[in-house]
Formats: sequence, structure tokens, C-alpha cells
Amino acid sequence: MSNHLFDAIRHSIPAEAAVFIETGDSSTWTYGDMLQWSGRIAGAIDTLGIRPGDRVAVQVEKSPEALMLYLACIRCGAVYLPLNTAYTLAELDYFISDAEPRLVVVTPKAAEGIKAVASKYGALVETLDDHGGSLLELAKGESPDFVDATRAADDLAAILYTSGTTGRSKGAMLTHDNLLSNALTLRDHWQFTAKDRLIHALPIFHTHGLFVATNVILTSGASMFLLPKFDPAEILSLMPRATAMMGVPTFYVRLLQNEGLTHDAVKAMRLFISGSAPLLADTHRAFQERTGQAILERYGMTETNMNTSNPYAGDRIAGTVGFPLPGVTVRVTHPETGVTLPADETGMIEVKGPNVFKGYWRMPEKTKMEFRDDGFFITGDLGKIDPRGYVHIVGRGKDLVISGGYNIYPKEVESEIDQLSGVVESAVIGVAHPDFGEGVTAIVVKKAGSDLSEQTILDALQNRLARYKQPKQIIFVEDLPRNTMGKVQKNVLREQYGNLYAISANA
Ligand code: MLC
Ligand code: AMP
Repeated sequence: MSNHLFDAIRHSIPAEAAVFIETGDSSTWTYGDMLQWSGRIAGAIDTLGIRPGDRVAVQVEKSPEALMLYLACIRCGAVYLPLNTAYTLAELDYFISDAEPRLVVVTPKAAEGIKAVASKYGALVETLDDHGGSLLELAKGESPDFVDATRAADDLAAILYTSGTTGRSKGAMLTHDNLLSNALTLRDHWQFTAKDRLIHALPIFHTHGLFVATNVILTSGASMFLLPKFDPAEILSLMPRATAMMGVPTFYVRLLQNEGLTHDAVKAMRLFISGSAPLLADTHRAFQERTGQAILERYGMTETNMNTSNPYAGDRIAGTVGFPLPGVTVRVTHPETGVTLPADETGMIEVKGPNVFKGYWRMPEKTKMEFRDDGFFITGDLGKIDPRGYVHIVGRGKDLVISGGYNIYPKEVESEIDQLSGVVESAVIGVAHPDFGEGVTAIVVKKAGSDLSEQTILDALQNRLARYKQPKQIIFVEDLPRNTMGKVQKNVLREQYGNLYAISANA
């Protein structure tokens, strides 16, 4: 009788009195509290009739209680399905219809809105936030000594939705061992121990904040400052008491804008990690100049967890994502033939290892298309491996915008814009943005005589798309550039509007 992931977490606990979480307002949760509350919530979920393998969809604010719910799901064998807090009801409807969760957990203030959606698909609704909620009320009546459900290495632990280049989002099925093997590898590779204290300012509905950050801390028996959001001043004030931080490139860009970032401010910190989007070599250099520390960049995906990392000891090279992690194989292939390419040639990055997901939820055909016959997953990222073995990501084979570490699939935004009356067609592109890395930008062709404005389009998108997917600018044009096949030339648009945000940032 064992629970693959949670047994390893239990095994890593240094002492029940050791601190697991400290919040921004200085309240602490020990590992003993973690065991007790994840156990009580697991009991409540079980009492509600949720069985191993059932999905539990969760859209709640970041809090220690939210992490207890994640761990409770792992313990009772439910499949944890976290959802971005920015998703609108229209977006949630799709996830609930597709994943068919038995239980949906939201904040008390979102409960009314979600009930109509959940009842359509027969899901129960409970609430949770850092003040309580109905699920915590139920949990208070449960025993803290929950007997964990038996879960094998290959059983599902979580489904994380990742937007699709065509059609709707796909649910990436992650097993207990996908999560555990990656957490242990990263812990050892980055030398995390019970002495570490991580600054955790990432959202906890994505791989980065949920698995990379939280599972590495749990399997090290370390502790973390769990902060609701990224606030540079707060982070600088915590650095003297912390040892490490994980962030997206926007974190580092914003920290550099703060005069408090100095050698002295970071002297207690042993490690700064960046990922989820490309870190500009300039940012890497500027950070090193200001602090004396080289940011360690790594590369991952929702489907694969982490694949590569710059070395802990050794050269952390700006503009590269380092070497394949132990146990992970990375190769670069010709995108059409699938033949492996020699060093320094650019092609499709493919990966294989215990970190790679089981497939897309109820999409066997799509899953098959994304894997080679020998088991390698086709990432959609274009890159090369240099003669020293460092992996470089040089572009994307998929039409994707990454803004502040969030992925936006242009097709989803284009479909919403194209539905509006007065629109002939649109093309959505990512344009270099000084803060977010890329800014979502819509190029729109309107019907003759239409009085459609940027504001009317933005207003129409308000309840349809999460805020971060909404264009930062909309540009009207007579027509879109096309190649001889009639395909819109997004590269031409990206070039034409390349300075859009650079100019406004300097203005
Ligand atoms: C917020 N906004 C964004 C945005 N985040 N717009 C575009 N892109 C984003 N990422 C909107 C807000 O709604 C707001 O809208 C306006 O932009 C400015 O908000 P802000 O206050 O500046 O934003 P902030 O709350 O500070 O958030 C920025 C951020 C955050 C970068 C700190 O987005 C963030 O924490 N990103 C991390 C994402 C992440 O964890 N990705 C990992 C994915 S896993 P307005 O107009 O209403 O004011 C993965 C695998 C891997 O990729 O390898 O890790
Ligand atoms: P997601 O679907 O949110 O998991 O995003 C995964 C994608 O983020 C990858 O396929 C890459 O395109 C991108 N990504 C993650 N880490 C890096 C990095 N260090 N450098 C460049 N791109 C990255």
C-alpha cells in the first residue's frame, strides 16, 4: 500500500515542527500542519464521494490552504486540475465540460457564478480561500490521520490544460512519477536541502509554481515564503532571510528596475532560477553586473516538466538553457523527416524521459501525433545543441505567444475577434515587449464602413478571454500580408510592428 508521490514527500520531512510555509504576513505552517490539513481535506474530499481517478478542478487564489488542497488530492488519489484565476466563466465552461470533474473548488465569491456551469456537467461545488470556505468547514470535522490512497508510479496525479495551436486546450496528463522523478532530479541538480528557503512569488496553477517550486521544496524538506504575487519591493525585503528564488524573466526585468537590487541585497541568496520564457542575454548580464550572481536558466513545458538546466557548478551561459537533466534525453531533429541533426544545426527539439507526460486527456489521436515511434515527444520548440552540449532555443515551430510566462495561442484570440460584427479577419502576433517579453498584438481588417474601434473590440473580449490573453494593442489595416499559398505571413507582421512597444516604452 503506497502513494507514490506523497510517500516520498513524507519521507523528506525533516521534523514535524520544521517550517514548510511562511506567508507575507508572517504566519507559518509547519510540516506537521501540512500533514494534518492535507489529511483533513483529503478526508473531506473522500466524504464527498470523490474516488481515486476522479478529477477535482480548482480555481482559487494562491494561499497555503490552496497548496493543502493540492496535496489532499494527491493523498486521496484524485486528479488535481488547477485553473488560472484569470479564466472567465466562458473559458471555465470548456475545461469543466472536457475534464468532467466530480468536484469544482472555487473562492466563495465565485461560487454563485460557477454553480450553473458545474451543474450542467454534474459536478459538486465547494469553496476555499485563506479565510476558510465550505471545504475547510468540512475538513475541520475530519480526522487529521487520513490513510492515503494507494497510487502507483503510473497513476494520474494531475491534469494541466495547455492551449492548443488548433482548436481548444488539451489536458496534459501527468503521473505521480512524472512529478516525483522531476522534483528529485531538480532537487539534486540545484542542490536544495532542508536549509533552503525559497521566495515563491509564482502562481500555483502552472508547472513552474506548482511542481517545480513546491515539489522541490517538499522533497528537500525545505521552506518557502509563499507570496500572493510578484512584488519587487517585498521580495527584496525578504532576500536577507531567503536562499533561492524561481521566476519568469519578467521578475528579473522588474527587479533590475529597482535600485535596491545590489550585491549586498542578494548576499544571503545562493540561487536565482529563470524559466517558462526566454531570458534575454542582456537581462542575464545586467543581473550579473548588479548582483554578482549568474541567473540559472532552465527549460521546461507543461507536458514534460523540466528538460534541461544550466549547471549549478559550471558555466551558466546567457541565452542557453543548459544541458539535458540527468535521465532526460534531448535531441534535435529535422522537422519534416525526423532525422537527428548534428551539433549546431537548428531543428525540432524532442525529449524523452520519466518526466514526459502520459498523453492528452481523451485525445489519443493528438497524443499519437506529438510522439515519435521511439517514444520521443515533439516539443514544438526549435533549437540546437552546441558542441559543448548546451541546448539553445532559437524559435518556435508552434504559433504561440509567451507573455510574462503565460502562453497565449493566437488562434484562440483570433477566433474571438473574428466573431465580432464589423471584422473581416485578424492576425494575432507576439511583439517584443520590455516588461512581458512579448506583448499580444492584434492586426485587424474591418469591413468597409464599420466604425469598430480598438476599445469596442477590447470591451467585447472582456468576458470572453482571460486578461493576459487580451491584446495590449490593436492595429487596423486594409489587408493582411499573404504568401502565394494564401497563408497570412505573420513573420512579415512581426517585423513590421517589431518596435511597437519599444517606442511606447521610451516615450
Ligand atoms: C498580468 N497581466 C498580463 C500578464 N500578467 N498581461 C500579459 N501577460 C502577463 N503575463 C495583465 C494584468 O491583468 C494587468 O491588466 C496588466 O497586465 C498589468 O498587470 P501587472 O500588475 O503588471 O501584472 P502582475 O500581476 O504583476 O503579473 C505579471 C507577472 C505574472 C509576470 C508577475 O503574469 C506572473 O506571475 N507570471 C508568471 C506566469 C507563470 O508562472 N508561468 C509558468 C507557466 S509553466 P490590467 O490592464 O487590467 O491592469 C511553463 C513551463 C515552464 O511555462 O517551463 O515553467
Ligand atoms: P507551457 O505550455 O506554459 O508549459 O510553456 C512551455 C513553453 O515555454 C516551451 O515549449 C517553450 O516554448 C517555453 N519555454 C519554457 N522555458 C523556456 C526557456 N528557458 N527559454 C525559452 N522558452 C522557454
